[in-house]
Amino acid sequence: MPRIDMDAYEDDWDEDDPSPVRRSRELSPAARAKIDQLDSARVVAVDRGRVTVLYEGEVVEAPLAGTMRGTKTAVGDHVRVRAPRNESDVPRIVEVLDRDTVLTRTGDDSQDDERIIVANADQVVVVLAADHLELGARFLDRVMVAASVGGLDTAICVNRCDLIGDRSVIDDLAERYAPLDVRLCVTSATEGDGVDDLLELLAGTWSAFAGHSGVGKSTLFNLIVPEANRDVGEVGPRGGRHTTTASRAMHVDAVDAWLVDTPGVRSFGLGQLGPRDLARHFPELAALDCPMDDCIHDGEPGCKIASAQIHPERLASYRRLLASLRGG
Ligand SMILES: Nc1nc2c(ncn2[C@@H]2O[C@H](COP(=O)(O)OP(=O)(O)OP(=O)(O)O)[C@@H](O)[C@H]2O)c(=O)[nH]1
Ligand SMILES: [Mg+2]
Ligand SMILES: [Zn+2]
Repeated sequence: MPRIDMDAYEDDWDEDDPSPVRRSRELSPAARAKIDQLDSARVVAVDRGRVTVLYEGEVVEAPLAGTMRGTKTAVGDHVRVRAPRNESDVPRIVEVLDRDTVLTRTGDDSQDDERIIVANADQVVVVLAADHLELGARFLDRVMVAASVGGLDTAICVNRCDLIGDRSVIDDLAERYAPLDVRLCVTSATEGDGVDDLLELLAGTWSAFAGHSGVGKSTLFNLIVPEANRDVGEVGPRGGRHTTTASRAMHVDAVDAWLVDTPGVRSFGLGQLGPRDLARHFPELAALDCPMDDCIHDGEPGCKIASAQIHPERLASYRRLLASLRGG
């Protein structure tokens, strides 16, 4: 259901009308038609409750109207806005439209505190540090599950490639994900390597970066959106310092794309998902024809897991996630 500011349309309600429509606070066709005529805008930044939208070609702040306060809106949301009433007024968000796709995470696998990373994006680009690839791949497998749940694609950007002498680790990773149609590019943000490949991967899309702190998301962002001027951080002995604190979408003029720089995350929880739902978001397992419809491929009689075309590391990932979602 779209989230709507009802108070803005109270004048459409007949106070004496006891109809169930009124009680369930659904919109009358007249009120609905009125909202449908309003301008639409797209949320490009959310920073501690301050919402910025792209409205009539300009990036402007747009507070949530009236009873919309408390509504969750995220970068990428399509919203309807009430136009400014005078020169000093600002557009106000009166409705957050239903999302086509949504990437969410929870604090950890046992929580269900869903946080929206991006709405209505075509793909999430998981940025991995070449010098910590195995750790990155575990994170990537989690994001791939969340992206599959939310209906968006996943792509990979292996950054910091100047820091490794032997590139075979990247080749191995590419081989692991190629059968899953996950596109991959290799960059060094500090050397400026691979930027064209990253641009090609973004071309014409709405994409969001995701990754641990310190992998170089904002450094890459500044390279491809020079006016962005995002702060970039130091990497300490225990990784990044969580330099970026709020998400921001900007247009990538070179390839007519939109890209969202996001804060680095420590953990990418999948608490919104039950253990029984996990296999369906591993394409290699979803393809299996096990005798039980909801087989979780964990020792059930007749399970076809042995015939699965799955990389051993991906299977290990599945088993780790399954155990974690079961509270193990
Ligand atoms: N050697 C090397 N250093 C890089 C590269 N990309 C980024 N860095 C450095 O890594 C540090 C962290 O970069 P950021 O761009 O702030 O990382 P981030 O992913 O945005 O981190 P958060 O905002 O904390 O999530 C900075 O000191 C960058 O200069 C790279 O390709 N090679
Ligand atoms: Mg950053
Ligand atoms: Zn099975």
